[in-house]
Amino acid sequence: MPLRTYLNYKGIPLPTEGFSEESLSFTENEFQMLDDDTVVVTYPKSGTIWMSEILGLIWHNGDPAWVRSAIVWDRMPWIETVDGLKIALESPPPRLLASHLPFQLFPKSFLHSKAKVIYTMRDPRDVLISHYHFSKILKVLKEPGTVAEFLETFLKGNVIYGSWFDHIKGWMQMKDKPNFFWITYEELQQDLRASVERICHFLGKELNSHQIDAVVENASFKRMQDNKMSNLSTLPEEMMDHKEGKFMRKGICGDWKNHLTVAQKEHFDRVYQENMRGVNMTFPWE
Ligand code: PPS
Repeated sequence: MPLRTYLNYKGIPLPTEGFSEESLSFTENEFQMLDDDTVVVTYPKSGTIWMSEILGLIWHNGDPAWVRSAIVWDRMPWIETVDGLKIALESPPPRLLASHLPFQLFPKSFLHSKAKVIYTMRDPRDVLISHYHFSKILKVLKEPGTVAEFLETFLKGNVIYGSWFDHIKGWMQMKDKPNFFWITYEELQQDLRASVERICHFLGKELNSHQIDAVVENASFKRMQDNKMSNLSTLPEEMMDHKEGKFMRKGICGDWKNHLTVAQKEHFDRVYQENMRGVNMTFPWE
């Protein structure tokens, strides 16, 4: 049975299982980002696997064979995990990589490279609810308690990868750089086709209309729900309680409305306003 305990790497809580201070330090200080690397970066539960699927499909011109035959963390290794780092180091360029790291712990070499980062954000209230449910089934995460309790844990940043606010503010320092692209889960939901076109444009990858259709179709919630290489159903029972819930849970915007009381929403909004003061950007959930 995995332990539901966290290590603390430079103030950021991470599961003890699958992570080590040594490999986190290597990723931060020694990992070499290559100019032709593309990295999917997110705060957890913001659409990481969705974006990974989209990129995997774009990479192969809409052909789903690869995303249906290779498990997502082999296709796009998580550079901060012990196993993911090893796979990333062995992968031939051009590499597709993934990370949840906050900006300050991301490989330093990124700042001197042309590696591309695609940063996906999501309404933090939906992130909270998605994380809450995921904490009940993924056995390396601490038990969330009640929604009210988890709301406080989340707002204080006492969750894996730390504070949502710090993650956003850290990465938004990059927002005007040519090798940085940001998009929201809400935009993907609203118009996946237009989002795929924008991503292709950023990557300098030209797909024809049929290929874009194929990306959109194969990255739908339904298709991904049925793709065992992406839906986490292959995780062993000792890691994930498949009877209690699914990784591909609802895949909608605004599910927080089914979980937070009016008072909890107002409390969330107050903390949001305090933390996002000075961020001169507008997001679809505001
Ligand atoms: S993780 O564990 O941090 O990697 O999770 P992450 O992939 O970032 O986010 C999981 C949520 O993304 C939803 N999801 C999707 N929504 C819409 N369409 C597609 N294709 C899709 N794929 C994944 C997934 O259902 C999780 O959200 P919730 O709200 O829990 O359903």
